[in-house]
Parts: sequence; C-alpha cells; structure tokens
Amino acid sequence: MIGKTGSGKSALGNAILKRKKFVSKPSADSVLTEIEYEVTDYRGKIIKVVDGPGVGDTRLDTQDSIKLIVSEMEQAMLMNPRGYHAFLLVVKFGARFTREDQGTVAFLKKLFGQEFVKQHCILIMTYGDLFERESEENGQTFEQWCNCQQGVFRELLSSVATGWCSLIT
Ligand SMILES: Nc1nc2c(ncn2[C@@H]2O[C@H](COP(=O)(O)OP(=O)(O)OP(=O)(O)O)[C@@H](O)[C@H]2O)c(=O)[nH]1
Ligand SMILES: [Mg+2]
Repeated sequence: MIGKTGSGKSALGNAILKRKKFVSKPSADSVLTEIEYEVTDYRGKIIKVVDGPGVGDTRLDTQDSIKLIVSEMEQAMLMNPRGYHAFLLVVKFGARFTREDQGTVAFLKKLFGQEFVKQHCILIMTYGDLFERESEENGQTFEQWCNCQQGVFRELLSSVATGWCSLIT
C-alpha cells in the first residue's frame, strides 16, 4: 500500500485482513516508520499485505521523503524477492489530489518503468463513508463522480489499470 500519511493505508490493510494488525490512528505524522506485513487466507489463496510509512510525511523535506520511499521500496523488495502482484495507491476521498501526489506516481514510473503503474497499480479511495454522505445528498454514484473529475485526478485515473478504482469505507 502506497499513499500519503493519514490516507488510510493501515485501515485498508486491516479491512483486507479482516483484523486489526496495523496501527491505524489519527496523527499528523506518519504512524509507521518501518515496513510491516501480515498474511491472510482468502478463498484458499494466501494474501500478503504490506504496509509502510506514508509518502508526504510532514516531518520530512522532499529529499528525505524520496530517500524514505526508496528505502521503503528496498525493504519491500527484499522482503518479497519474488515480487508483488499489485500496488495499492491509496487516496483519501475529499483530499485534494495535488501535483505532489502526481510526483509520487511519476517517481514510481521512474523506479519501475513507464508501464508499471498501468500494469500493477490499483487506485483505492478510502473514506467511502464521506462519499456516501455526499452521495445521499446529490444522488451521484461513485462511477459518475469519477467521470466528472478533471485535472490531475483524471490523469491518475487514466494512468492506473483500467476499471480498478474502488471505494472503501
Ligand atoms: N471516516 C473514515 N476514517 C478513516 C477511513 N480510513 C482511515 N480512517 C481514519 O484515518 C486515520 C488515519 O488512518 P491510517 O490507517 O492510520 O492512515 P495511514 O495511511 O496508515 O497513515 P500513516 O501510517 O501515518 O501513513 C485513522 O484515524 C483512521 O481511523 C475511512 O475510510 N473513513
Ligand atoms: Mg499506517
């Protein structure tokens, strides 16, 4: 899981695992500084969920932030030398998707190649409960909402594996 501090990576990991393995709490700083993982079984398949510190940690400047992602990726690769099936890009619904977020995607492409994001990244929007509240008022479905988005978010949507934008609460 890759995403900004507080975007809900650990909460998503816990939702996938169906148990509270990762610490998920409100904090201005990144809760996790090391890579952590947990294994679960889903319909006979073993799923390994890997959680890491947030990108855009408020305590770090850009250079240190890049160093942190590189070292996080290194740890993640060493931990699973056979590789990963999917990277979950975690974005909080309601948060502005900024150039900085776009920078993270560009950085991943640089690190793993241009096709990487299209082939291996799944965009997950957390805070689905906030979306549902809005949706109750304006009647818009998540799909309709995605189709209305412009700018950087639209670019991100079209750069990840098609059809893989999910909403979780
Ligand atoms: N309402 C709501 N709160 C959420 C959701 N997902 C996460 N949260 C809350 O947001 C806060 C941050 O969530 P985390 O899971 O710790 O976020 P994180 O991305 O792991 O943060 P770092 O480990 O610090 O990078 C916690 O208080 C969660 O309970 C969601 O879908 N809806
Ligand atoms: Mg976390």
